[in-house]
Amino acid sequence: MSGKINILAHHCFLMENLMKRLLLLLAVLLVSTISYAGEDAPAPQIVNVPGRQTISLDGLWKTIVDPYENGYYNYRMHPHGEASSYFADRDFDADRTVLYEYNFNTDRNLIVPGDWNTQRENLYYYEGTVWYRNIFDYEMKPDTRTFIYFGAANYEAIVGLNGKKIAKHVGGYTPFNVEVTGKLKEEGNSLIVKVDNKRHADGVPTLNSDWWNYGGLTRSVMIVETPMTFIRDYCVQLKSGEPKRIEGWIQLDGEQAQQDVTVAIPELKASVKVRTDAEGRASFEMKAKPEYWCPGNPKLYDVTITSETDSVTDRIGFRTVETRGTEILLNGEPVFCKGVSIHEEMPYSESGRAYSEDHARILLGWAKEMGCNFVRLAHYPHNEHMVRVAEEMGLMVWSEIPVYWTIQFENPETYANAEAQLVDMITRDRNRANVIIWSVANETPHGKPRLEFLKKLIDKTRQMDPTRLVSAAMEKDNIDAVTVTVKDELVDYVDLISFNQYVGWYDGSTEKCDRMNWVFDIKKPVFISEFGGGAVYGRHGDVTERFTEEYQEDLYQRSVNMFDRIEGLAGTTPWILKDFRSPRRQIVGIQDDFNRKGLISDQGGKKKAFYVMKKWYESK
Ligand code: GCB
Repeated sequence: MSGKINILAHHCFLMENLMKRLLLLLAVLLVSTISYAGEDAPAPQIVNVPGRQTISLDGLWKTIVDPYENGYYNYRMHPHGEASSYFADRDFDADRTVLYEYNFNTDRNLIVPGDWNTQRENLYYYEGTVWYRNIFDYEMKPDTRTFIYFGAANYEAIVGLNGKKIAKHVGGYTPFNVEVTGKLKEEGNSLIVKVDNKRHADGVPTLNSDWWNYGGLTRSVMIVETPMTFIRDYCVQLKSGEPKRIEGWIQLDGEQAQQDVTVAIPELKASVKVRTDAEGRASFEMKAKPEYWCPGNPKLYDVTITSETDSVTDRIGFRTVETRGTEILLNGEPVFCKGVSIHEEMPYSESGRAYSEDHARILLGWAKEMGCNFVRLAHYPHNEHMVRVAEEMGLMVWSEIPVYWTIQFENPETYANAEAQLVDMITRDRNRANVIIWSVANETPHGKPRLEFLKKLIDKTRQMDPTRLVSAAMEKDNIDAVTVTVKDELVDYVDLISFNQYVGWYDGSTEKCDRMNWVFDIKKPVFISEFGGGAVYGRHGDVTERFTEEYQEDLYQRSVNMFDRIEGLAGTTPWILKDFRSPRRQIVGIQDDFNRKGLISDQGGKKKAFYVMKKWYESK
């Protein structure tokens, strides 16, 4: 009897415990939903921000370095309510009798745009949260919508305005804009951004990569002003298969969705008027005979789109790109892509994330000097200056998202994140004639989940933009000791057989290049998206000695000789234009946290191999 009572009592105890746990879970869930209620996704991306009415918010921002995320979570690791989080921006000095344990009004400034790692010595290796604050006045204008536009924030940004969290964005290399219409004051707006660059296993990129994870508001921040209904997005391009017609679409944003819209290219005396539908969308088509954009004649036209409420002008080029067998055709003519890979890092000794037009001009100027007509912007979307300046200089572009190495291919959230970055990249740059290749991945391990993941990204790319080539940087496979190919199943889904290979560096020594035979059984353009080896600028020695300029020079010479034997080779992008910072590169006195495979040093010194490439490209 007493045993039964005991069992009953035990059951009751278990039930009670379970109920308590459930209630606790419910409470935690409630608390976190409430505190996340303000963290909406940003507004849809506004394109051609350089062509709009903007007010810069660049300059010195006040900052708080917060490795434990004290300003976001309380001591139970529950998100603070609005009043106690740092978004409240309490004035520490206003009333010294009240306890606040943070104070934005100190001299802890950081420059925006810019990564934090290179701005303060003690942030050199820092990965975590930094709070940024900017106080600004704003002159109210009637019938105007306002957005805060971020060129990029690495990696996660939570934006707060005047005490309220208003948006969250994930992904360190794509732009986002947050609508603040009706939320600004004439004076003393407090804009706070919690930027967190902690790496995550389920992130894109993931925990491991061969480049430094520069944190911060790495690109410009600005207010964008638009009419109440404005032209948010558009696409203007040659009609596929009919290069004497220009087609595209316009997307309005706002209540007055149905409007007459004119697309005009004055220099071509071409224009067309269409009416947008209830969703603010219209397609158009018109006759025009543009000069085609190409590296030798990077012709751009002023294109003006005018609706009843808005008008925007862009510089747009027209060209076709396709493949035929093993060739890449630009405007119907075979083109050899004389390229180079580039990380978005400053030229010369400054080091850190590049962000300005000047940085772009120097980096791309070096590529031109080497004889390039093509650049691979690795391994993530670069800032808009890079793409626009390249377009103006006649450099074709390969643009990619950071689906790099071993990310979580089975995780639907990781997929959603990668797809969002892809969509943002295509949205920003689809009117750039020089972008000819969208790339969805770099050196990802074979397997079914990965194939499904990448196939979905490829489908998404083609659906958003059927006019460009789609690629991925794959890896080589050995058939025997001297015969190599690419066996990756992905080859069937992409337009190029593009792959990275390091024969003579990770794979044997330089003379191995002389023995290799490359065979491909499908007829697609072959593209070597990486090759190369390390050298310290000014370090000399025997051709067999690693990290000397002589070794690198010899490796490049033998590599290009080997490439001349590859049937169907349509382009190369050696790794890499300039030495770049990477925590994987640890030899003191040689690497010093830099990947030394640059053809140019981090200080701007051209290594011997630079001239091997230049000579080879000049011969092509
Ligand atoms: C690669 C990667 C690139 C690395 C490079 C290297 O294959 O795609 O991100 O930096 O090799 O230097 O090892």
